[in-house]
Amino acid sequence: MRIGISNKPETDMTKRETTAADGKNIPKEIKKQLLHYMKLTREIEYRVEKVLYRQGKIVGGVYVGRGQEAISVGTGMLMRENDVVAPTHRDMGIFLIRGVSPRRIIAQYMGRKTGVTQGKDGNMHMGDLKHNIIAFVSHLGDNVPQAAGAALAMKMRGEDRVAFCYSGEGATSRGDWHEGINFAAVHKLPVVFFINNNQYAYSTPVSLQMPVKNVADRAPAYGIPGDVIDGNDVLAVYLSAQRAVEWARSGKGPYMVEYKTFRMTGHSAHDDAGYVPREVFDEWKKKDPVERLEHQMLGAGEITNEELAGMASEITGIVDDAVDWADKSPYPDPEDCLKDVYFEK
Ligand SMILES: Cc1ncc(C[n+]2csc(CCOP(=O)(O)OP(=O)(O)O)c2C)c(N)n1
Repeated sequence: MRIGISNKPETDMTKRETTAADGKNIPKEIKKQLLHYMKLTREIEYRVEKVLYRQGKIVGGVYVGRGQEAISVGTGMLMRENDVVAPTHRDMGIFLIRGVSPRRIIAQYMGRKTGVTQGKDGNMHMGDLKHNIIAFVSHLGDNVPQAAGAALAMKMRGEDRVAFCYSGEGATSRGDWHEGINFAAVHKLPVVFFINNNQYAYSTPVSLQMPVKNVADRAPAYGIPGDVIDGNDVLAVYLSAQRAVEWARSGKGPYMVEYKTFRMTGHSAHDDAGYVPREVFDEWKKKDPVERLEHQMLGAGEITNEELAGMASEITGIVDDAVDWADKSPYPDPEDCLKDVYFEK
């Protein structure tokens, strides 16, 4: 006997294609900001992964989002100041957009007292509640119920706020991920779930991670919309995030968007990604999100080569200053190691 599944959704859950052509209407100033944040992200991560790590100046691991900068930047630009965000270890753009300074970020990686966690943790496991950023919990999937919880509080208080939640496709195999999404969907909470599907979870390819083609294919099973978008096209990312955030902000409940992308490096700085065929990197290199936006803007006369050169040198200056400042910063005092770890009245 076949058991029928009612797939008559209450909401419109059609998969949408957003193309660069749709991006034409995005104002030039927004595109410049998108480019700025993607380039700043890339430069900070380059310095951390390829320079400071190799100089032995980094305390702990280094996880970067090279090649997938468009996702945190394109979605993060939609955040309002009072929105809450639960990023992952590949979402540097979120920190920059939220206003965490490159100085504090580099100091974080270098384990200094002036870093975001004041030297208590290294790398991207950082949060700053002054900026409404929930620190990433190492256990994959855990930030999903956290974001759902934040969204529940917002709804109960009648606040006009949205929670932004990020995960990789690997995290979607965890029970916590499903529980968090189900809870948010049942209670129609104001939360957007942005998934970076970068094809590998450490060395596990997506084909061994899930039996369905898209993470977002699962969204209708929770009764929420799910879109699949080119994550290397920042304009498509921006427009899709706009749709998702408007949906959540207007009280319709959660929205999921899956961004197809690729991690153009190893899982972390110690990993040479030898398990990824060379041709795959070559293929994705052609879709580089930063170069893509530069070409689009140059082609549309929205930016000049001189402006691009100016932006590049400004960014180099920002990161030089951040590295210099962090390098001169002190290490934490041992007696402060338990300070701010537990809640104190
Ligand atoms: C519950 C759990 N299992 C395993 C790990 C070890 N681990 C850290 S990152 C990672 C891969 C993550 O893949 P994905 O969620 O796709 O994110 P990506 O790193 O590709 O952005 C693994 C297996 C972990 N942190 N938590």
